[in-house]
Amino acid sequence: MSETQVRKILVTGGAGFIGANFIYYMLEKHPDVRLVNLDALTYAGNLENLKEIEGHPNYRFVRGRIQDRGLLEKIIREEEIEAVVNFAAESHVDRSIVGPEVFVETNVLGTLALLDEALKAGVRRFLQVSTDEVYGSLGAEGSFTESTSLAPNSPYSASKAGADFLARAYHRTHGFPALITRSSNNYGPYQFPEKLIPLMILNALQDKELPVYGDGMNVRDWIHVEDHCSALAAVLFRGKPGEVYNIGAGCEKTNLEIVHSILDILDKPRSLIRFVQDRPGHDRRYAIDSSNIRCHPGWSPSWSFEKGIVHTVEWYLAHRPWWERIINGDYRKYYETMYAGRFSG
Ligand code: NAD
Ligand code: TDX
Repeated sequence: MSETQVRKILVTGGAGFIGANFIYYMLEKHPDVRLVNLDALTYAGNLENLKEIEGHPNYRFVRGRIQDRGLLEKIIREEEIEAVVNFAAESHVDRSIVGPEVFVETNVLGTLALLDEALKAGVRRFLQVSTDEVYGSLGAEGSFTESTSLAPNSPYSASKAGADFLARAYHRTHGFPALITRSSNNYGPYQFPEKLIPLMILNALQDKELPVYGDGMNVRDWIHVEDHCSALAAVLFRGKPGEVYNIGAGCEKTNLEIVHSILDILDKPRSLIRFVQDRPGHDRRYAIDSSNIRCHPGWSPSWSFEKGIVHTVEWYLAHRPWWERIINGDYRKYYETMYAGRFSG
């Protein structure tokens, strides 16, 4: 199958969880690419995540926001950027409920600025990294396909859907080579501990209560971050502009199943579980039909959940200084504010 020859790639949000994993993946599997990482270093961005490639000849970091059009223009021109992979986003649903503005600023207006500057410069590939949450919530049966209507339920997913629509519109209006991926829930190394899996691992390690929202029976479809990265590379090099690709590993679990497996791996008691006040507008179930990407451009996941979750728990055990710096910083205040009401509610 023919590959699009893009070698000079602007990665945005590369100091976050998936972006950092993608940079490692690309430098290892595609040694001929040059990556420029533009990241604002918000609370979720962490240069520690990229320590292992400091000074790498094919990698450059630039601190800045994707809304900064002057900076985008300069980077794209200076580096002769051929492709953009847009990870930069506000990514946490609970934060979007209490402070939605920044989600629109970054996820919608930031993506618009990137699309505009990439269009002006004649960039040959633009990969918008989106999420299955734009489809809304499922009942007990069925799964999201690429033709499922968008029905976002949180300010976060509404802002991601806005970005998806802009990418689609730039393809339709300008013939701009935008591609959209919609992945299910990721887990793995470097995930910020506001998200379910790392939060539960770290609380369990500290013998703190594990706050499970509602009845714990909400279902998410889990994919190891490395499998998401290999899917993104497949779409970047071999996907068809204007297309949407769902990415999923066919691994549905209730939140309670996830929490039980973490407690079992760590040999901690289930009595640590505490059912707390539910998330407003909490989507009940996500499930991804990824047959499109599996057929063309051709991709399949390598990680089983059983192997991936053990590996992830081991990663957090082996990287105590990484997460201690986080939980002893601003995160402490975030956790107290976000969870105080839930535990008492
Ligand atoms: P993350 O919150 O860990 O990282 C986001 C990164 O973007 C951070 O490094 C942050 O500093 C940077 N950033 C934020 N605002 C910026 C701005 N204005 N300009 C430049 N950089 C900025 O997020 P993640 O979990 O790695 O998710 C990455 C992308 O993948 C997001 O677009 C998210 O919507 C999407 N996604 C995530 C998941 C998941 O399960 N985590 C699943 C599907 C899709
Ligand atoms: O403390 C918690 N307790 C709990 O029960 C947290 C943080 C979460 N949950 C539940 C809510 C969800 O049903 O766990 C599930 C997963 O929650 P999150 O980790 O916050 O993920 P989710 O809301 O599903 O969104 C994630 O997947 C899609 C990412 O945060 C998004 O960026 C991505 O687009």
